[in-house]
Amino acid sequence: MQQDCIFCKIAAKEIPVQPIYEDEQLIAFPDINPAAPVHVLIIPKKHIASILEIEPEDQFVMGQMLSAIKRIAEQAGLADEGFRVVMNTKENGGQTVHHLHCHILGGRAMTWPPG
Ligand code: IU
Repeated sequence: MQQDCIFCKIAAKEIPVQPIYEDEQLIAFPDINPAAPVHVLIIPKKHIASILEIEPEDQFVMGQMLSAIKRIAEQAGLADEGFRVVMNTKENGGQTVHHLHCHILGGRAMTWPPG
């Protein structure tokens, strides 16, 4: 756990959220500032600052994250129409919380390219 990391505090239950999915390694919860009708964040409980800090021992949990995204999207009713998964990374990617997270966005048509 990294001091002053808000997502570490969510993972440690120091900040309460309504979990949409949880297992030993991952937790998913609604984004506080939704950008779509469905906007869920999924994070590893371990502090990994971004994609750039993924280590070889994190490969399993990153695979589990993709499987969890599939389940969350299906349970949220997004499988028919589709959805978008986003991992913003560092400044140019628009990352504001420096604890790796996937955005799962759905419930409306997304545009491309992103802003
Ligand atoms: P970003 O990819 O780092 O820009 O996304 C961070 C997201 O975390 C953003 O969509 C925020 O609304 C969201 N968030 C949150 O859900 N709860 C919080 O306490 C904080 C940020 I701080």
